[in-house]
This record gives sequence, C-alpha cells and structure tokens, in this order.
Amino acid sequence: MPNTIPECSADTDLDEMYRLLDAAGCLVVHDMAGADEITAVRTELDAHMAAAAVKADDPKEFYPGHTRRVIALMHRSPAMRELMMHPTIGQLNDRHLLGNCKKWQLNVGAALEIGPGARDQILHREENLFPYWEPPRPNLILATMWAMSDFTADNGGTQLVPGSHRWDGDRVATPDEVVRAEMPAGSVLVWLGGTLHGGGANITADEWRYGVVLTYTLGWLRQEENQFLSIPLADVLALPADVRMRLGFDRDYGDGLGFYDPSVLLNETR
Ligand SMILES: O=C(O)CCC(=O)C(=O)O
Repeated sequence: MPNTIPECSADTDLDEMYRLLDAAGCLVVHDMAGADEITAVRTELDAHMAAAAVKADDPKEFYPGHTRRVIALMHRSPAMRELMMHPTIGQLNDRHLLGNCKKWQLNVGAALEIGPGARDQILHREENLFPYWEPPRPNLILATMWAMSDFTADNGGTQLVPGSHRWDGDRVATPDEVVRAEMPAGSVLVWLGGTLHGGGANITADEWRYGVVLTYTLGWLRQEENQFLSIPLADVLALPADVRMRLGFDRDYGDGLGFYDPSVLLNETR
C-alpha cells in the first residue's frame, strides 16, 4: 500500500472517487466548500469556539490539550447542516453504507481547533465504538473532515494510516506508516470507519488548525452524538424532511426500527 493519501477534485467521477477511497481507506477531495460557506460556518460557530475551554495536556486523555472542541453543530450552524447534506458525500455514503442498511444517518459532528503545543492524538478507528465485531469490521461508518483552514503536516493535519482499514485489530502502525493530511481550506478528507487516524500534533508557533468532523453511520445503529438531545425539538420539526431523516428523526430505518406515530408531533396522518 503506497504511503500516501490519494487526492482528487470535487468533479471526479464517483466510481473513481470511491475506488480511491476504498483502496487506501482515505481520500482528500479538493474544492468542496467555497470561501462563503467557510465564512458562514466560522461565523456561526465563533462564539461557541471562543467559549470552549482550552485545557493543558493530560497524556492519559483521548483528546489532547491545547485544542478547542464544539459539538451540537446541527443546532448551532445552519451552514454546517448544508455541508452535512453535500451530495458527493451522500453518494459516497450510499456506496459505503447502503449494503448494510436501508438509510444512513449522521453519527457525530464536532468542530475541532488544534492549537500550538498540541500532541498527536492516539491513533484509533471510528468503528471502535462498536467493539462487538473484531477489525476488519463490516462497513459501519464513513468519516469526513471539512478543512475550515489550511491543514499542514506542522499545524495538526490529521494523521492517517493508509491501508489500515483492512488490518487485524492487533496490528500496530509503525511511524513510517503514518501520514498527515495536508489540504487547503475548502477540501474534505474522507476516511473509512476502519482506518486508523487521529488529530495531528501542532508544532507551529501560532497557527490554529480548524476542521469540522462529520461522521455517518447505519440507520439502525445508535448515533455517537445524541441528536435527540442536541437540537430543540421545535427546530427539528421545522427542518426539511430529508435533513430530519439524516439526523435520525425518521420512521423506518429498516426492520421496524424507529417507528412512531406521526400524528403526535408532526401533525401528519399515518
Ligand atoms: O482532529 C482530527 O484531525 C481528528 C480528530 C479525531 O480523530 C477525533 O477527535 O477523534
């Protein structure tokens, strides 16, 4: 497996995009968000980011210190909701997840700023949330990282281990197997739920790396971030049905899971 993260443009043919992603377990797609969208997301999240605690590092903690982390993005940022629904990401989700479910949904969203002095995060797999299968697991998660600033090898660019989505759980990555995602703002790093990855160390003097991670999972699995308690219900009910569905508010994710009586809240007849 070449020790690089493949890259492509946003208009690359979907078959080719998924082929690159499936082969390496990760892929950078350029020019997915424009300057206006980045500004909108950053503006909507600004006050929350400013209020986020920046802690000193505790090497035992999963999340390194010198970072800012904000969740509940689907409530806090309408612009991020739009990016959550991006059609190219939707098509990649269709390819990766629909073999194992009828509908996929958002799993978690977090805005992550990595500041000077932050260490490498411990390498992990998104699918470790579901330890009842041993790696390599069935397709359970697809992850995306939207670059809201330039990502470099020095400022915290995500660490990835290409090819590790096919490894057994006990294989440990050697330092030369780890690569750091470098991409301009507006790009999206996509990786599979079985790919080893982690936030990168920031060895710059004064640059903060800003990314938004959105991961998606099978409709019949419990979501990592509890969307039912992350957005006021009145706001959920005002969202378009397709967005509500991707947030986990929908009937029939398959095999009878998630049913409800729509006349109670939605004022709809059955
Ligand atoms: O910040 C990153 O680049 C990756 C973040 C991550 O993997 C995590 O927060 O679990």
